[in-house]
Amino acid sequence: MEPVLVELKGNVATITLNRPEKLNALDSTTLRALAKALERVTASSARVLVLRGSGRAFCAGQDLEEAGGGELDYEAHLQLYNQVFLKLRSLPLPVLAAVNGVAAGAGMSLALTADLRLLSESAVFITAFSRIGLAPDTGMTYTLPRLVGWARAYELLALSPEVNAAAALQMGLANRVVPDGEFDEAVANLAAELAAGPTLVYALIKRALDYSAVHDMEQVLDFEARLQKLAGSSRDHREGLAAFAEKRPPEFNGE
Ligand code: LHQ
Repeated sequence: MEPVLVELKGNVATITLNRPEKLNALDSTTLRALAKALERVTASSARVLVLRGSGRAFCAGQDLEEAGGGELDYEAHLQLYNQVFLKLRSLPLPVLAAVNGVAAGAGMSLALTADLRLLSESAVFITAFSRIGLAPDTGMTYTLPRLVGWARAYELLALSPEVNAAAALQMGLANRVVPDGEFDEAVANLAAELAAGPTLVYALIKRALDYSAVHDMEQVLDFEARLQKLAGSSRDHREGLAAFAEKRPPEFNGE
C-alpha cells in the first residue's frame, strides 16, 4: 500500500497520509514519499493543497517502531523531517490541514506548519513529545507559541494534554471545527474558496507573516512594501480594481 496518496482534481491537490493501521505514523519511507508528493504538487497547476490522513487519525507523529530500537540517529533523522517541513512551509500555494482525527507529535507539527486548520469535531491535538521523554522538534517551538502564546505553548509541551477540537478552536490552534458528518464537504468548500482566490497574494501573506515573526517593525515595513510592489503589478490586482469599478465580484486566477 502506498504510504502517501496524491490526488490532483481541478486546481485542488490533496495529499493523504495512508497508513491507517498505524494512525498514519511517519517513518522514513513515508517522509520520502511525502517529499515526492510535495514535488508533484509543486509541478502541478494546483492552487491549493489539502493535507489529511486516511482512516480515523490525521497523523500520530514519528513511527515509534522505527524509533524504538535505539539505532535511529535522531539528529540525522530530523534532517529528513526538516527538509520536508521547510518545503511545505515554503510552498506558495495555501496549505489546508484537514484534521480528521488525532494529530500527535510530528503529526501535530505537520498540521501547525499548514496555513489553516479545519478540524472535525472528533479531532484531538497532543504534543506528545514529553510523554515519551523527548524535547519538541519538527518546528513545534516555532509554530505553537506563535499560535497560542508562550505560556500555553509551554503548558501544552510540558504536560501534553489531549486538546479536543473545541479547546483547539478556543485557543487558536484551529481555524474552524465542523461536525464529523459535514467534514468532507467543509474541506472541499474551503479548498474551492481558496483555489478561487488571489493565490499569489496568499503566498505573499505567508511570506510576510513568517518574516514578521523574526524581524523588527522597520524591517517588516520595508518587506511589506517590497511584497506590495509584486502584488501591485499582478493581474489579480488589476482584476480586483476593475471588478470594484464595475461593481461585480472579481475573478482571480492567481497571476
Ligand atoms: C503507532 C503510533 C506511532 C507507530 C499509534 N508509531 N505506531 C521525530 C523524529 C525523531 C525522533 C522522535 O520524534 C519525532 C517527533 C515525534 O513525533 S515524537 C511523538 C511520537 N508520537 C507519539 O508519541 C504518539 C504515539 N501514539 C499514541 O500516543 C496513541 O496511539 C494516540 C494517542 C495517538 C492514539 O491513541 P488510540 O486512539 O488509543 O490508538 P492506539 O494507541 O491504539 O493506536 C492504534 C494503532 O496505531 C496501534 O497499533 P496496534 O497494532 O496495537 O493496533 C498503535 O501502536 C499504532 N500507533 N501511534 N507513533
